[in-house]
Amino acid sequence: MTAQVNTDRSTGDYQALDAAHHIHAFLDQKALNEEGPRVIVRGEGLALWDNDGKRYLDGMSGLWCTNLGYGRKDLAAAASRQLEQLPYYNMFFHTTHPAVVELSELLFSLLPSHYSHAIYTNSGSEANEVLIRTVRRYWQILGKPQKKIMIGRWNGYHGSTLGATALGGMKFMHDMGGVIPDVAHIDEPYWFAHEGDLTPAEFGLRAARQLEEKILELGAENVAAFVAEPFQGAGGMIFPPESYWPEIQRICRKYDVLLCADEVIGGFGRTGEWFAHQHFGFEPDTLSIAKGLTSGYIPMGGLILSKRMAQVLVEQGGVFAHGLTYSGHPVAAAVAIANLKALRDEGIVTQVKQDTGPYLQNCLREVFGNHPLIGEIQGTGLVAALQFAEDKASRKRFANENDMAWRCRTIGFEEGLIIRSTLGRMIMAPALVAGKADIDELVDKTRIAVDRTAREYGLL
Ligand code: PXG
Repeated sequence: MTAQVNTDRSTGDYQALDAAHHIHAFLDQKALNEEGPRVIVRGEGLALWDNDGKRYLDGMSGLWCTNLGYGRKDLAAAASRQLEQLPYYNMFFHTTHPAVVELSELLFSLLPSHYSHAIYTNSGSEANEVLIRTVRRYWQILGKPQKKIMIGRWNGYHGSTLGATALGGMKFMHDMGGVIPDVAHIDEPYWFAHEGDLTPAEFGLRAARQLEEKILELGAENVAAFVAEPFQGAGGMIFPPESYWPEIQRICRKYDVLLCADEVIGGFGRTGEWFAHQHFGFEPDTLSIAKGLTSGYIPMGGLILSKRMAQVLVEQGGVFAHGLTYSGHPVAAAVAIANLKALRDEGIVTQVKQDTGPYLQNCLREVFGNHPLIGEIQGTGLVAALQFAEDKASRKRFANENDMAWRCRTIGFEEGLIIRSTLGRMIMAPALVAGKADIDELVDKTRIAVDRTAREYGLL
């Protein structure tokens, strides 16, 4: 008999048991217990259903990860086949297995040719933990052990484990014991929020030059790497001006500082390119990956290394005292292979670039370009943010933008739409398989939610 998770209890039962035993992520657990979480039981394409049969359009791909949408039988079959053939083996005892070998072959056929090696993990946080150790090890091998400071950005997000929290720039996470030595931060390139009157191009250069100032302050001989998301995801889907990344790259090269891109959200087609750094036109030394690698069907992440770094680690490094029980897990690798083949062979990434991405971006600009609540629309491919603002021309923001955005998100749920709010921004990142009808529904329901919010605040 096949054992299955029961879905026959009442919502109240699920909520009571959940409250009794489970601590959720990034929430006031006491408040959640009083409210009761939504109980999601099923997904298909972009749609989710809760235990009471209510349907939601998932405008966030789960948590930026279900790039292929829900309900893919091919991914389920790949997992099932691998579970039967070889459910587990490790990478410690001088072994490998076909699933991880095939995954690497496929991954490096999709990546730009200057990358050659991967260290596999189970999540994005772990990818960034591995990043910190790998970067420090790299400089150690090259005889520069003092080069160990990692520079991240305020409001950046790199995960929830200790090193990843410290590398990120979420102050409230730092304040809860989330700091380690030898990490520094510079500001994020958030043009709309800057108080001067620089053009985006001027502001992008100024924001990038903070990196140069920070390197000079710390001493280039002490700085190992600069780590950043190509566009900030959890921090509010903030797109840097075009001038930003080329200048960051120039500075990293000038001071021999490694350039590390966190592609956990941007990777695997989100922007219409396979990786977000390709959209922005720069060449990182490392890429942290997770989420879209398996479309979230099973946990897997990794750190991708350039040939230059991999050569040092492999040829000169000897033993790297590092490893995870589940590195390159065969079932995760099998799912990743099925996922990447689908993204490639069904032309999904190309479709995002040429068709559905521009369609979403145009629809948003048509609907919200002159909306009294919206000051800026950012995005490319199937990721976008709407910035709430009191006055678009002067970039004056609402004092209570946070509450407004949270309210808009709550109305979204009432309307059967899942979008996210961060500070004064509404964020969407639908599955990459979204067709035009899905995008119409997404934009339409977002308009209803934003209009209802505007009405409640007396702005429409
Ligand atoms: N890097 C980036 C850029 C991320 O967005 C991580 C690393 C960590 O990955 P794991 O797999 O360890 O969670 C992430 C995760 C949000 C939100 O509110 C985003 C993430 C996680 C939780 C919430 O947008 N991204």
